[in-house]
Formats: sequence, structure tokens, C-alpha cells
Amino acid sequence: MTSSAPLTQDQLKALVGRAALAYVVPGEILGVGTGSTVNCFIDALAELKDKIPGAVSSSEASTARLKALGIPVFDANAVGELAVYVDGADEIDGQGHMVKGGGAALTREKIVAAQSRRFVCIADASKKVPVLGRFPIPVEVVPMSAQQLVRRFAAMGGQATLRQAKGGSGALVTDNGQHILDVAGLAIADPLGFETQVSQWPGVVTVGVFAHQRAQVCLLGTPEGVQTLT
Ligand code: ABF
Repeated sequence: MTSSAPLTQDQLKALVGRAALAYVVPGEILGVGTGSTVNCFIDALAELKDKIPGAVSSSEASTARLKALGIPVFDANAVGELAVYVDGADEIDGQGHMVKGGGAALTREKIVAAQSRRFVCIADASKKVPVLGRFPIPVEVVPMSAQQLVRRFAAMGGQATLRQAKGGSGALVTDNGQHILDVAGLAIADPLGFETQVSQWPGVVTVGVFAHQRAQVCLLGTPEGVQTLT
């Protein structure tokens, strides 16, 4: 009797990406996030492309993937409320609060999430945590405010570093022309309070803590299959 090998992280991502199809509302435009898990969802979504008008995308990368599969992409300003937003996360806790932004798309992700009635998070089991913060918190910032914000995070015990572009060509520039600080060393006991406080600091564009836009549904890929957390 041969025992099957445990599912790889990529297989778990594919599993939850496909499971998210169940939350797509036929006839309605949906919001689509960013990242490798979302890429699995986009690839599966191609099977339903005749049942939906299209999608609102949260990044140039997801836009390109959607268009390559023949799924129309709408401007967020051209549509109203969306039935559902499907996106990944870097961390998610038991209440659906997330750390997001590892893929540098946090601002548009939060915008599209805020335009959607239901946030469905898809993630492999490694993303589930009791308390947010082990993954450095991405914070999108106006470049001129970066060092002032580094000092503010230091005052609360965080170590903020300016995210570098691949290839060492300097600071990463987001789709919105901003920079990203990655803040290590914080344990976010109150995600809503943290997001509210830091969002008000001058120069902060978007905090990569999604508490105001938490996930109502989380599809977690585990070796035993997809665990649905609501
Ligand atoms: C995206 O999902 C980002 O906010 C987050 O960083 C990413 C996780 O990426 P992956 O699915 O590749 O682990 O929404």
C-alpha cells in the first residue's frame, strides 16, 4: 500500500484557487487580487469566462494574466459594487485579518476589496497565524516620507526597511509610483487599531494590514484538503 506523497505548496495553492470558483457569481464582474495563489485562481477562472462579464484587477500583473486568458478587465471607476473579491494573503488570523503586500500590490488590493461585498481569501495553510506580524508588514509610502516613517516604526519597536527592486536597481517602485517599507519585529495584537493608527501618519499610502477590509471567507489549502473558515 503506497501512501500518497504530501501535497506541495504549489498543489495546495492550485487546490484553493480552484475552490474559489464556487464563490464567483454568474453574470457579475468580480474583483481579482494578486500573487501566485491568485494566479491559480485566474487560471481556473478561465473555465467560467463565458459566465462573467469580466474582472476588476488589483495589479498590472493580474491584468496581464486575465487578458491573456480572454477575461475582460474593467477600470474600477467604470463599475459599481462588486459581488466578490478573491485574493491571497501573506498572513491571515482567526478573525480574517490579513497581512498583505508581499507582492507590492496592497494599495489596489485594498481599493478593490473596499469596492466588494465579500472578500474571499485563498491561501495555503502556511499563511494561517494566531497573531499577525511575523511576516514583515508592507506599508506603501510616499518616497519623501520614508525615513520619517522608519523613525516612527522604530519608536513602536519595529524595524522598517525600504524594499529594493529586483536586480539591485534601487528602491522598488509600485504600480502607483510609491515605495514600500517592510516592518519587522511587530506583533499586531489589535489589527484594526494598528491599521487605523498607521493609516493616519503623513506619507502613508496604504498599510498592509487588512482589518477594515478583512476576509469574510478563507479557503485554506491543507494536506487534508480545503478548509473553509468563515
Ligand atoms: C497578494 O497575495 C499579496 O497581498 C500577498 O502578498 C500575496 C501572497 O502571495 P502568494 O499567494 O504568492 O503567497 O494579495
